[in-house]
Amino acid sequence: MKKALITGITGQDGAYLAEYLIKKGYVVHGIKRRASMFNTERIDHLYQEPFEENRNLILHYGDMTDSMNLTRIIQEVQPDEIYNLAAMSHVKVSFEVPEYTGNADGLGTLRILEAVRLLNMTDKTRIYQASTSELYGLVQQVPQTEQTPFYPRSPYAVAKLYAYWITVNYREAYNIHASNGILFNHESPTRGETFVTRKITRALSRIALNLQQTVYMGNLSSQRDWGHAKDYVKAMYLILQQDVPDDYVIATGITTTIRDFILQAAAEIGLEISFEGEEKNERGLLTGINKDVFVEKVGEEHLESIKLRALKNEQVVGVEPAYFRPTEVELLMGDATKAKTILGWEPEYDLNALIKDMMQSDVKLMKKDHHLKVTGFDTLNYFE
Ligand code: NAP
Ligand code: F7E
Repeated sequence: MKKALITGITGQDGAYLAEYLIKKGYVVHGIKRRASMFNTERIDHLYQEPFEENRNLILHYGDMTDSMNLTRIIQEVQPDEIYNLAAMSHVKVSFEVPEYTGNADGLGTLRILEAVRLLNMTDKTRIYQASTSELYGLVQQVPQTEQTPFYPRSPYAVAKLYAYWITVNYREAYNIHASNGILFNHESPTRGETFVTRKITRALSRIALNLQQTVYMGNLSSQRDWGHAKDYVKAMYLILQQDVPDDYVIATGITTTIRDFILQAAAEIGLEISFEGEEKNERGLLTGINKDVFVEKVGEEHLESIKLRALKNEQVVGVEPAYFRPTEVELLMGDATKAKTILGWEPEYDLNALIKDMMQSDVKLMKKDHHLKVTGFDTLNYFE
């Protein structure tokens, strides 16, 4: 049985990848951080009793800033493949914690590579590095390919630039099978709640259920190439199955503004929104309801209240400058021709299917909040 070690297993991608590899017959080891509250919600469904023999998911406490810990885990596990997904991954937050971001995201990658080298595991262990479209930042070319020059625009992206190049350098210097996946934005129902897509799908669901009046956003005009995390973890696996290590762009090739994502996500549950005003004064008003869609996707019992709000053209989207970034990445659009040709990678989800998946999941989740508000009972599994 092959053994994989996933750093960042408790994150969005780590959880999807763990599930994918377990289904392929791997024994998956994961590194999780000690936290004061449970932080394994995304992988709990994969976890068996801790003392059960032949279990296929094993967790280790660790941190990307702790070399000794990482080296010990790699020595104990002897993984065939390491997927280095752990990172302080929020671009806006990285402006507030730049040194920590550099340490965890940049030097953390060096610690993994150096551990494999020092433990003489370079012939045994393959390494996947979670690189990012944020490397292109102030884009020099549209669409972006593996040849497009980088121009990072945040402490996060600069840390990831170091991680990208140290991965290439260890490949060339020590013949390690180490590869970069340059992944464009990918989302899912388990995307962190403060990334823009999930913030929108959660807020629209709450607005539909009359749990929230307005959602405040940052730059509505930036454009992103969004795919589904389920498709993107398959690319990670494929990259490590190649005889020759290399770097690949993973993207859909389609780019959409934040504003259009809001409109499409709203339409998915029958809400019609119109934008007016500009920049800081831009507002999204609820101007209509598609009754049939709303009843099907949200429920008849919520129709009257939302109709009233639409009649009044209530404001549901506002702009809050606190969410703007000191330097913004305005436009990302990837060209994944190399991955499609060499890896045979093809995404199954387009943006519409991604939005459907996220909206359906968040409406269901927020109905639990609505039920709690109305009844006072925390019947968590009521809507399962
Ligand atoms: P995520 O949901 O934010 O997950 C990040 C993971 O890293 C979590 O498990 C987190 O643990 C862990 N982590 C953070 N700091 C750590 C540290 N110091 N030591 C150990 N673990 C640490 O991110 P994601 O969306 O799954 O992304 C996975 C990777 O791909 C990240 O490296 C990200 O930068 C990169 N990436 C993401 C995208 C995207 O669109 N999603 C695109 C390109 C690249 P906790 O659960 O304890 O916080
Ligand atoms: O922002 C704009 C924001 O935080 C997308 C990470 O996974 O993907 C992610 O980084 C865009 C930006 O993702 C809000 O200004 C507007 O232009 O969802 P995001 P990101 O910064 O693209 C890359 C590939 C990674 O590697 C990262 O790890 O949306 N935006 N209003 C907003 N963004 C947020 N978060 N919140 C807002 O209210």
